[in-house]
Amino acid sequence: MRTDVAIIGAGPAGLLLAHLLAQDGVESIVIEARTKEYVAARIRAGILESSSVDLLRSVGVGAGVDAGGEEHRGIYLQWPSERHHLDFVDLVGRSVWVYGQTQLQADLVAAGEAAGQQAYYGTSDAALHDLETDRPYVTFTDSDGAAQRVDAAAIAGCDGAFGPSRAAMPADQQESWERVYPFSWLGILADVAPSTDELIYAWHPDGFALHSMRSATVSRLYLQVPNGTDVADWSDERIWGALATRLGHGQNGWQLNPGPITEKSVLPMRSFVQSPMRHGRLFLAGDAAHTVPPTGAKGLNLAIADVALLAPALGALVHKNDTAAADAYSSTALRRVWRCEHFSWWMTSMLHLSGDPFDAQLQLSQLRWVTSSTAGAAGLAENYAGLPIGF
Ligand code: RFL
Ligand code: PHB
Repeated sequence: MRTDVAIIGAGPAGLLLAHLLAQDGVESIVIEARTKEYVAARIRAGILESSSVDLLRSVGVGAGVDAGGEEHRGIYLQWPSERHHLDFVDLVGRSVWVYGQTQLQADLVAAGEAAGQQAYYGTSDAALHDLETDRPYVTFTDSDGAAQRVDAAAIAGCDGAFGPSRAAMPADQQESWERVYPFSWLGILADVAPSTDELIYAWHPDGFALHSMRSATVSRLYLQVPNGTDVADWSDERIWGALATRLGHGQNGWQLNPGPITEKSVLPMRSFVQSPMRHGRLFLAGDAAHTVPPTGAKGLNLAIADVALLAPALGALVHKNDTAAADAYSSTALRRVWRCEHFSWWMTSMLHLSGDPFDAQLQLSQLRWVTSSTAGAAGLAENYAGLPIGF
């Protein structure tokens, strides 16, 4: 097969890139290892920045967010006996949207199907070739076991942290940075109305907790747990008990309503950046190039921001052989990536129990400052609600 851009990975980065390219008259073929059903069922991020929502709307895939998303003005930050609301709209004039990655994924699949986007699901053995030429290609085995080859003008590596694209970058021309955290998140999805109107980020001596949501009837909550935690050790009762304590059930009349848990999983926390995000005709986007811990809700938004930059760069490369934007892609994208890396690390460091009592006092001091100083609150708000795409 021959196309303009071979896209490896049908997560939000890969599917949104295919959509943006198609709008610009650039053809692509998407190659995904998992089945369509598996990809559709994955439960991941839940918050969209306003610039992500603006972009989705401007390219015709915002109807789902408008119909099923919930606009939030800000978040609550709390520690024992104190809860403070940060109003991002008042502070920086921007809001965020609660809209599950699962829903966004479904919107992007539907848009691709309506547009006749070529996509292969359930593939194996994807491998990248001839990246240093202007005729790179991808080989893979399709779901029927047949060997396939896609020749393209460029390859977009949108295959997450463990895909073949990052691995295809030559180690001697790359730099990477990593931080592994000494804790994980135990996440649950529950069929119960959220006990809060906006997200609650809670510092607690037992560890961090987060009350998020997916809809008026589905709550998403997280607990800081030690690395290596086995979900089997956390009964539903133990989970709701820990959430009640850490989120402050009973304080100032606030109640946490428990309900049936429909999903439980443990997520390790990591920061990672690979640079540059390009080698020859291979361009990395989203988790293929970087990972953030989820505390700042940045992973999905960064993937969207990457492909918003990459699509016009590939369009100019493929249609006009104009390399300027493609050459600038990595350094432009990495500016925003490092801003989000810092913010995610900072939120993580401010809210998670490290076990060191000095750290705990610094965290509480930081929380008091962020919730009582307009300058402190505006800094958090500007980063959380998201800097403009292209920052
Ligand atoms: P994705 O969504 O991981 O998509 C990559 C796609 O590439 C496919 N793939 C391959 N395809 C072909 N051949 C191969 N050899 C392949 N290897 C992999 C994968 O199957 C997949 O479909 O990356 P993308 O598009 O860059 O999007 C990024 C976001 O998905 C990610 O940043 C966030 O979901 C991160 N994240 C979370 N972020 C938050 O802000 N809040 C969260 O609560 C949150 N929860 C999560 C998360 C990431 C998780 N992962 C990656 C382990 C929970 C999980 C479990
Ligand atoms: C989520 O709803 O899954 C979520 C929300 C905010 C975060 C992380 C995860 O910071």
